[in-house]
Amino acid sequence: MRLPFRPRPASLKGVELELRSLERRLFLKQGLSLGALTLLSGCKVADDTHVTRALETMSRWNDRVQAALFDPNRLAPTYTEAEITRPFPFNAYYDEDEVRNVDGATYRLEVSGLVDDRRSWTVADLRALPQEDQITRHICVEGWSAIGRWSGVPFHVFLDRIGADRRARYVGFKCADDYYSSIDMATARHPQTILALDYDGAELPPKYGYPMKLRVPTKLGFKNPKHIAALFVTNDYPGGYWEDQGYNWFSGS
Ligand SMILES: Nc1nc2c(c(=O)[nH]1)N[C@H]1C(S)=C(S)[C@@H](COP(=O)(O)O)O[C@H]1N2
Ligand SMILES: [Mo]
Repeated sequence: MRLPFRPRPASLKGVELELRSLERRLFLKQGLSLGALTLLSGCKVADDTHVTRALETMSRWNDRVQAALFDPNRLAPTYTEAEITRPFPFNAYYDEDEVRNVDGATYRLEVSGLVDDRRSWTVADLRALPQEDQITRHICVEGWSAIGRWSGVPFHVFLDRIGADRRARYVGFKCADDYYSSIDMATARHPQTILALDYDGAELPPKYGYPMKLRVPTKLGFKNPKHIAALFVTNDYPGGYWEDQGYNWFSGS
């Protein structure tokens, strides 16, 4: 696990205790140490349901450690205009010729869950909110990273407008292409998390998620849903397209 943020001592203690108790439980139940589990994760034995379940437990534990270490005020690095990667890569679970063409004129962002105001939003409504511009690095688990420039509504501003419950655990997203994902509330409220409407000074093109994507520079690329059609605030774990196939849910970058 890479730790991009300096751990806060107060939470580190809790993390150590949690690690020890998890290790003890795994050892008693499966006769496995965490070290053995880590080795097993790379090989076929991982198909065995017990090991798979143990690894899932470890991934969920990893979520909790990452959440504990996440510093809501620590900013992801930003870059200069000259450092932007051109052309910026396209990626999705399908090829570029299958990119969804969302109609901006009829588009409505649906809002539901633990919020005061469930009315839906047009692109113009979103553009009328304060906008923020940033140049940050996008890191994909497939092994590439690229620097890009996105602008849009700071997500904490949007969450306050809809009266989202700050104590809720998750914000979930459903996309126009059936992709879905979810993030923790602390990351949702992070100052650099934005509902991006523009890429490099112009309207987001379809391939980058028209009419709106979530840009989260503190998380891996797959936690940046494009073409968001609906979002909801909830305490029930919403999972995600890649998350439900075994990718670690928190996935900080
Ligand atoms: N709706 C939707 N969002 C998505 C994906 C997708 O397939 N569909 N792929 C994710 C992954 S794995 C990556 S790396 C980024 C790619 O974004 P880009 O095309 O702007 O580079 O989008 C993320 N968001
Ligand atoms: Mo990705």
